[in-house]
Amino acid sequence: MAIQITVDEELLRIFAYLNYRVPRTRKEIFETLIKGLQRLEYRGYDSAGIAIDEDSDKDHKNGGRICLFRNRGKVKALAEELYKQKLLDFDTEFEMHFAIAHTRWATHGVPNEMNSHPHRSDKNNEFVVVHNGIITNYKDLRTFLESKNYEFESETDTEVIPKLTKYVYDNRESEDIGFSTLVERVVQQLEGAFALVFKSSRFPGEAVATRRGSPLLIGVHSKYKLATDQIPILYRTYNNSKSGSTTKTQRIETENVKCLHPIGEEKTVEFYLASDASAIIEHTNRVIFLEDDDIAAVADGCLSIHRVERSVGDLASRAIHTLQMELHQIMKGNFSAFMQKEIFEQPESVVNTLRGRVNFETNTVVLGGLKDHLKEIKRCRRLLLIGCGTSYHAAVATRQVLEELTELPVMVELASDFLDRNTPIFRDDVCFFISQSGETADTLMALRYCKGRGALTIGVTNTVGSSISRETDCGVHINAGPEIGVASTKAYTSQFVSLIMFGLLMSEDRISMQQRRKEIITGLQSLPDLIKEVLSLDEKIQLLARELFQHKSLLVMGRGYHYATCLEGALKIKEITYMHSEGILAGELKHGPLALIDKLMPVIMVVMRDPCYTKCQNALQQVAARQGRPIILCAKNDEESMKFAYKTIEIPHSVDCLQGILSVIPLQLLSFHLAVLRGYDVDFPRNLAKSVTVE
Ligand code: G6Q
Repeated sequence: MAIQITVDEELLRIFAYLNYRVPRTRKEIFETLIKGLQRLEYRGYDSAGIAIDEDSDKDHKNGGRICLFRNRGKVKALAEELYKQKLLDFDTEFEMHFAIAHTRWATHGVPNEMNSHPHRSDKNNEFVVVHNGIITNYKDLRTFLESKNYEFESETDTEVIPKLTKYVYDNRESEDIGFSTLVERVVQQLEGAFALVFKSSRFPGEAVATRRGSPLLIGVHSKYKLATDQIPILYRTYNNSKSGSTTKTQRIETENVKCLHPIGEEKTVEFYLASDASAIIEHTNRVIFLEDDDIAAVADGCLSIHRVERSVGDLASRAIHTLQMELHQIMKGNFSAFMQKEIFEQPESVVNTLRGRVNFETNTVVLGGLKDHLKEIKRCRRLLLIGCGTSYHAAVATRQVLEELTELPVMVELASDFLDRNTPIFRDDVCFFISQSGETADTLMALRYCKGRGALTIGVTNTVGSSISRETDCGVHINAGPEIGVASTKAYTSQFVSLIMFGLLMSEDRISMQQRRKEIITGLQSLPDLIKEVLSLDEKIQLLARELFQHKSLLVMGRGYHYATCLEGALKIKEITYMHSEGILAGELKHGPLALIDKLMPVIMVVMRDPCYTKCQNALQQVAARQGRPIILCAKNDEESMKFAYKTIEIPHSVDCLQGILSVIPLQLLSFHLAVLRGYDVDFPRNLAKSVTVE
């Protein structure tokens, strides 16, 4: 019978918690796990699960049994399940305990209990694993394990991991194999992208985690000072020595294993492992970003990091970073949704993007992340801006001004199409990878494609330690603060501003550009106040939403600097209101879209006082002539345009190439209000996830 395998796409979110000599009741452990998962919920999920210890025998002499709780549905459903179970006593206290948890967003195959994680090796839960990613050779592994009489209970690729772990353990050469060594052996058999956390009743109180192509962080908290700020990496070497008839591979364990632990007799410490810093920040701001093929192990309250081979240039240690993100930045504040909070944060987030980079007195721009590569960048022959979704729109929005300021050809590319075409890339190309999450698979694959062809790669991301930020040669952090709402808003305007700053930097020594640069820099300085002014239109836009929310479609038209505004506005509308919406280049109107226009079709037209004003006027008249009833987004007191308008939204004037930062905001607000009126979950729109880390 053919088994329908549900390949668990890379949309798991991992959270794990280990307390060592810090007494915690089972109830406190549950609460920590649930809250950790809830911090990750913005990434989209449809099932959740945890694995904890069943007993609290402090020494775990009999290898404490592991309990699994798994539930389809929201994290809330899992919490209800945990609190109503009678099996385990909430007041049981654990001096030492390790728990793993996860949320899953299935991309195919129904979400159900058996497909949820953690997955297990056997009925006794000897080995349990949570996995973020895709095991591409799962079929061979599953066939092999079934030939060894392993019985699978799920349709996922993930389940091969705990079962392979048990197989390797049961067939180990030496009795005293370590947990991290065991995992290392298992991971060497896996192909694909993953982040993994292992728990086992064979290794009570121990945690092992590893990653390849999927983010994983470790937070550390102790009331004592930590022994070091750098965790040495323990490279293992193998000695193949002939003994008797077989070749023995003997592992040379690194002498006096150095690890991270608190100084002080009691060595009390807590570790938090997660896919994303937002699940850790309320417990500690001291985090380690694991790199691909790191194997992190916690035993007896000590964290060590192991790697199999040391290649030239490999670092000797992993730094403990101090996260700047504050918890309040994660919380919604007094807004009804993260998205709404983030729309209203834009006056501040734009300031944060500019902070320390634009000198408004000397009209100079410094982008510290690029300084080591500036000479090479200035020698390039072409710029490519690559991204997906909203990040791609930020590229479209700044293409024209980058062409103007750099006088270079500027290509803007949707990462997936760029890869489909096998686009020619040259060593003198400079390629930008724009990504809020820094984990989008298509964009990451495009980065690797360009890097492999010798281009210089620049990351424009919002997430410290993300794969794109680490794998690009250099980059600009947009400093927009954590963006939780799935629909990207403040990241768009901060990406926009970051790319503008790059254009200003590139034209710093062009005499002919100084006037234009000064105009733009002055425009940047006044942006925050102008954004506040646009935000004050919120009520008016809410009224407009009341007129529109029952429609099935909503067209958005514009051109020049506002073509991106239309694409972005239409994306916001479709992704959170589920209405059909389309961004249309006004210049294309008579090539087809005009056929859509009649008095029933809602259409928004962006008409700004910029080089395209007359052409936009022309489009506006064409729409009006077909009984269209355009809602126009225009400059203040633009009587000429208002003559043809059904409704008008007047916004303040900025420099032409910056105006798109203002014109997108009414569309962000409109999409928010439409979604609320239609009764949808603004922050977690159906079928979508915040970070699409599958191709
Ligand atoms: C837009 C969505 C989505 C997002 C892309 C790219 O509102 O959030 O289109 O922009 O998935 O995500 P990254 O910017 O994280 O690469």
